[in-house]
Amino acid sequence: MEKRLMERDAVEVEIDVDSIAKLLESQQGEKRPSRDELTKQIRAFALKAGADRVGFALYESMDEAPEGRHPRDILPTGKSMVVIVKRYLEATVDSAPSFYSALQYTQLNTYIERMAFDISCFIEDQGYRAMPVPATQYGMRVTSYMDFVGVMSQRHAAIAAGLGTWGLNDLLITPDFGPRVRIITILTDAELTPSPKLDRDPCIGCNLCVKYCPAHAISADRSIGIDKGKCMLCLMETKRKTGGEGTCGICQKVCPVARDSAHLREVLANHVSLV
Ligand code: B12
Ligand code: SF4
Ligand code: SF4
Repeated sequence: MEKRLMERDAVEVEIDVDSIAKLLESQQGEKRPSRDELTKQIRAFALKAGADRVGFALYESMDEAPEGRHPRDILPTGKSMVVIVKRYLEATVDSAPSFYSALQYTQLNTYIERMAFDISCFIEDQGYRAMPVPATQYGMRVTSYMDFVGVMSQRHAAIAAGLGTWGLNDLLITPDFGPRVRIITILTDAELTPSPKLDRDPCIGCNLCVKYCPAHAISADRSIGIDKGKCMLCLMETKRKTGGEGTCGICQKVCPVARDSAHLREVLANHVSLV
């Protein structure tokens, strides 16, 4: 079979260039919308698809990324990023660390990746290319698991797209949901209108995340960031205890920047431990 195919490939045939050109032309589609109009359409589609907040940023905003971790390394022809945040459910975060909060980690990753796929199809339907960046570790291209670097930083992308700032807990802190969000980015060759950067820092520097991190992985000194190895060990320990995916999430749970901090008011008033 293989031999026959090879023989056929070698046959000299005349290629119908005109038909191919016609077909390619027909694939160019209708007149494309303006940059602002397309940005508006993608936002509307994403919100309908389930996004809680949507932001846009240009590739250049990631120019300081380490080698191999730039959006260009994933979609070389791309120009813009569509960044989506999806919130965790308050009750589930408040139960962390638990089997249910671990389950939500898996559910949310599946959910945002499905959403990113749908949004990418929508962008393709408008005549452009699109490619989602994997939500989490299984997308890591690392030589050693302990490198802890994803294919591209979702948090840097979200900050560039005006969706929040770096919290002391090393997470994206959004004004509306605090760190209780997961992020997904879609890369596209469409030129989109970037969103303005957030002009204030929602992290109030209360140090609750430092105090309650069970691994003592978070430093009160912002310039230090977190000890990823310590955090990872804690995630593995939580996996063993809860029987779910390896998540801890206490730095999300104790942060008072949330849509509903009622539980925090209650615990603080009653001098009860947060975890
Ligand atoms: C690896 C990883 C981990 C590692 C390391 C965490 C970490 N802080 O980096 C471990 C396993 C410990 C971990 C734990 C958790 N994770 Co995690 N994790 C990731 C993953 C897959 C990659 C993160 C990464 O690349 N880090 C490396 C880089 C960015 O950090 P860095 O080494 O400090 O980088 C330096 C340089 O490399 C450089 N740099 C790197 N990229 C860029 C880009 C630009 C433009 C610039 C200027 C610089 C730059 O800047 C840094 C400072 O110099 C992301 C998904 C993703 N693809 O982004 C999720 C992600 C960060 N995790 C997430 C979450 C929620 C968690 C946990 C709560 C666990 C859980 N329940 O899910 C904990 C929280 C720990 C914490 N407080 O940070 C969410 C965060 C959501 C949010 N609100 O911010 C993400 C974004 C997943 C998602 N899709 O939503 N995680
Ligand atoms: S996930 Fe848990 S161990 Fe890791 S930094 Fe947050 S609180 Fe600490
Ligand atoms: S707990 Fe306090 S210090 Fe930590 S990230 Fe949230 S607001 Fe910032």
